Amino acid sequence: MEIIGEKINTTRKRLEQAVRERNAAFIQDLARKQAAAGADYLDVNSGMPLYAEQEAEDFAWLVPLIQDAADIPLCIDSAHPLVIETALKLHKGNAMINSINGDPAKIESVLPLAKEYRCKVIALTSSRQGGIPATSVERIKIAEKIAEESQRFGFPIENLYFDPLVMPLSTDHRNAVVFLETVREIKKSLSPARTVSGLSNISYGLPKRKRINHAFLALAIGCGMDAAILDPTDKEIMAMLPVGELLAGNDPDCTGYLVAYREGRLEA
Ligand code: THG
Repeated sequence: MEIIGEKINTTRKRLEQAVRERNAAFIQDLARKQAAAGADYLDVNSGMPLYAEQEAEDFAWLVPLIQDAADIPLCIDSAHPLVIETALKLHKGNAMINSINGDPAKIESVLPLAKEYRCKVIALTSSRQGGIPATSVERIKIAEKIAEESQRFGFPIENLYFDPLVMPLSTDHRNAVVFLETVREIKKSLSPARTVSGLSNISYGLPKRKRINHAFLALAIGCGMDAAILDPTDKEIMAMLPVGELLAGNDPDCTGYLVAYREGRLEA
């Protein structure tokens, strides 16, 4: 499983403050810690949806700063194609873009950039008019449309990471089931496209959220999820990864699990 570190995100108050104050040391420390803990990508979000110019300035500062501290690619988390382009121009190596969705205008502005800069792209199974559909069938229809469009643009389908979008169990007790069905079906019918998700939405509004997030991660791995946006410095959740791969039948001779044990990665 590929790990996208979630901590450089201005929805977190302390991080928002660090970006506004241009506190380089704080952000570089978070970058180093997440990379050392096993992140493959670092999500970078400075979301100020009403001020794209400010967001572009933030990314022009953040991208070189973070890549100086951690030698891994970034996951550029922005709603604005101009912000994404600003970030990609400064990025070393092959970035991930977070995200497109079924909106044709989004697809047309972002996929050519992604192709030019050889990026991976997270594609949400939502649309501009309909938001997030209630059923897996509707979400898969959007994924199929995005896969067709990427073919039309000559964008490699194995570089698409579909995010079926987790909704809280507290609003509908079947939200995890719908999500897991969508992952399974995308892996089956749109292979070699990949799947990705954040974890924390699933437990929104319930107590002991981490218990739910951890079990959800194991179930998602069982359905073939390829990547997750999470906190890699959380040892408990990182310990769940080798267990999930083992239970999902992805770990011949239990080698990965035993190596994780010997390296102390199963300890909390
Ligand atoms: N899919 C995609 N992108 C995403 C998400 C997703 N980006 C945003 C989000 N979901 C994943 N990122 C985060 C970043 C930070 C936190 C959670 C998810 C986080 N949450 C603390 C909490 O929930 O308690 C906030 C407290 C804090 O640390 O300040 O940290 O699903 N494509």
